[in-house]
Amino acid sequence: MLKNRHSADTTMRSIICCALGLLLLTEVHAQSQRRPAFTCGGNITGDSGVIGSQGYPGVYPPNTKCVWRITVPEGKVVVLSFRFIDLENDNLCRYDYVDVYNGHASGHANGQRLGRFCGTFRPGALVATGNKMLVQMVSDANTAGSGFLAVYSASHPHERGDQYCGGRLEKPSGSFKTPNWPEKDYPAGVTCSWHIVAPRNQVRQFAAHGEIPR
Ligand SMILES: [Ca+2]
Repeated sequence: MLKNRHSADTTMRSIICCALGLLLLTEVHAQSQRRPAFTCGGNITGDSGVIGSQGYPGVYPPNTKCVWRITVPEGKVVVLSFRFIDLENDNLCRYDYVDVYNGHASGHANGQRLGRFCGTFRPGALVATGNKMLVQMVSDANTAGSGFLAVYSASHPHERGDQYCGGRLEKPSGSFKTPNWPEKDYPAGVTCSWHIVAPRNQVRQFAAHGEIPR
């Protein structure tokens, strides 16, 4: 009798176990179905999220122009961090590129471009001065890569400084500075990378002045 009950218990446990396993499998399958597909641009609102090139991590399609308009809550600033970038490489990013703009205006006339990126150069965090940022990716007919994956988040202006940092510098000469220079200390926890490109057959000359406090 005892033995039988034990056996019944075991059978019951097996059934429950099997049912749970099936449920889990169904859930995993449903989640994989629900995983957001990366589309060509869009209007994005919220406190934080992820944007990626069309079809990421697959190879992005040729001859496309995708625009993401990011808006975080009023009073906050947008911070964008590239986690991965793999676009056709070119010294001047002439073929495939990702442009990041402060605000929702783009183009030479109206937009304030925070940087243009291609290849596998991953810039530091890009910080807008307000709650809007525009990301535009352009591809040409040939040669492509996996594209990009970037995380955006809303931050208080004083937490990250009120300026962006980093980017690609293509002019024959010019200067750049750390966030808040020279009025205040640079903000903590910010990584800034500048990619300086000199015209072919010319050397890059770099002079820095200032101090690294502490
Ligand atoms: Ca290309």
